[in-house]
Amino acid sequence: MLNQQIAQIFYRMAEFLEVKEVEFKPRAYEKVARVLESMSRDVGEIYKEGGIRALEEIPGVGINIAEKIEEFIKTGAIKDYGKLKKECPIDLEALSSIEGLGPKMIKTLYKKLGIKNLYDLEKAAKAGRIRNLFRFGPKVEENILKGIEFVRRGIGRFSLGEILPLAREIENRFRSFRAVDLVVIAGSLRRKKETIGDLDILVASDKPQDVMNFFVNMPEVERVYAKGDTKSSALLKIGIDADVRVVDKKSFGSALQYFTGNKDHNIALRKIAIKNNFKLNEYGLFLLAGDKEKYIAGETEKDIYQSLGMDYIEPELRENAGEIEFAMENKLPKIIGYGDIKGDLQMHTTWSDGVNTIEEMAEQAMSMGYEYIAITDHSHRLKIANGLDKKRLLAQIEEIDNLNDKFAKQDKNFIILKGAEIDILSDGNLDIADDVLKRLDIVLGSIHSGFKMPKKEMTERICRAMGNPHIDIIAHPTGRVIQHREGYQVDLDEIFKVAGETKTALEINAHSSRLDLSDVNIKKAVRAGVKLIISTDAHAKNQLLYMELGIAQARRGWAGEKDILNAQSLDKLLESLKG
Ligand code: DGT
Ligand code: CA
Ligand code: CA
Ligand code: ZN
Repeated sequence: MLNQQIAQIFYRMAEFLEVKEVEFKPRAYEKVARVLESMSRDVGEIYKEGGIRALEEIPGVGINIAEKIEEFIKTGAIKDYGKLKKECPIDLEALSSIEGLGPKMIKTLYKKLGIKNLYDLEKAAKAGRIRNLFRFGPKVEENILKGIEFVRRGIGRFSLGEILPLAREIENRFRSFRAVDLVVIAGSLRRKKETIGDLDILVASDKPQDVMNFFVNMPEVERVYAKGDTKSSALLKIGIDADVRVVDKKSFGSALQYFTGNKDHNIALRKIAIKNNFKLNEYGLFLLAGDKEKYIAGETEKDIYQSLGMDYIEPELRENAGEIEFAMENKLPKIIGYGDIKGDLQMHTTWSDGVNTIEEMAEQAMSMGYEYIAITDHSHRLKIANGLDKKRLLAQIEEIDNLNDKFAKQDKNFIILKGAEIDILSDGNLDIADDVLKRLDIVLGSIHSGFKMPKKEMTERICRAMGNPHIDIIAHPTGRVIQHREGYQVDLDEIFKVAGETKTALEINAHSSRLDLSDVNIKKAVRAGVKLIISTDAHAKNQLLYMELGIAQARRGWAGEKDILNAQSLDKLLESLKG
């Protein structure tokens, strides 16, 4: 948590310094930010153990930056950042959220056209004033307009991966308080939607005032908007709002159902209730008889769904996307469980751009109860990621063989599969020859360049790669980055069809910034009978924990254990792969 927060500030500081035209410093902050993001140890912990000296041991960190990290650990803020932000006339945060707009371009836009914020930017783009700038052009202008629209849609929302750890901390804090009987964070967070608008915290207690006093004094709370007996709301330090509602135990299930939503699901349920002479609200399910009403259910959600004549519906499915009809006919599929995954099939190590060794990744995976992992470092085309060429790939295969021997001698029931994440070139060919791919257990193909290709070409490019007998999986199939970049143009129906024909699996990339395939696309893929894997794309061992986010998306996409190859034992997995 701390690492990510500080990294974000350092990225911002680098941008401000860049715009201020300070030399060297921006690169230094950026570099440290990248290190912090991928470090597996928490800087707070490092500091606690070894003080500022230990911070200086982190690559790229000098005394100056170490002091800033210390300042953040102690005070939760960095004064210099606030100063830079105040001094800068430009709303950098908003402008740099537009895909393709870097600090250099933002500086030009300010100098030449006086653009300070998204509003100025949109106005200038619509008036066609950006295309005439040196190094811009009509294509850039068009992309800026698209980018603005994309960012507008996500404004004020937070990614699930960013919020989940904080939400759990808050939940545990409530749970530890004596006046709290039950607590669940409901809303979109419980449905595990990829982005979260605000937190809806539900508490059962017979001392609501104590609970509210406890809430408004939490260290996470920045500002209280309203404080009442049963409902309070506040802004949290991280920037997200939180609503807290306290109810009786007798109504906890109905309140949980109501505040989990989504709204359309609730409305559809209420219609069914009315049709059956019931009343359904956050206080319970009541049978209407004349002018009287009788409490039927409310303590648990299960009681409510059952009393309405349907099966229990998992929160991840509650989007009014057919789940109610299926539940009425006892036809809901059994979706994959959070404990069903047996191994992770995409990760990077120190061989390319990861921060942990193969053995460290394996140890972490074993501690998570996995039976296997695949090491899938980048291929050499991806130079910025220190990708592997043929020679290094063969050397890596040898290291993995040795590790597997060692594990076997130690009776560890665990296998490291030899793999790679191979770049799909713009013509659909791969940047590693077939005779090397043949020696790998598992090969992922992915797009890391040429995102702006027209739909037809992009689809052909990926289909061509799926035609290669060694490509087992297409990784992050649409290339989207949550709240930052829309995926590339691709005909997914065609991809699903060819995936089926070529026995290629598609990835649900569990990395918190990707979640690609998305929930909606997973649902389509499952319906098309496409095999899927869920993998984390971890670049550090603690990122293997992103698996939960990928499973959540798979559940939202109605995927069952049978649809997910790495929910199978090793034998079955290898059988299902192409080679
Ligand atoms: P978010 O916060 O935008 O990520 O999405 P939610 O789903 O958490 O929505 P939120 O926080 O506005 O409301 C929490 C839940 O409360 C929502 O999922 C369903 C329920 N709810 C809110 N407004 C209404 C409404 O007008 N009618 C009904 N039936 N339920 C509502
Ligand atoms: Ca919410
Ligand atoms: Ca809310
Ligand atoms: Zn990488």
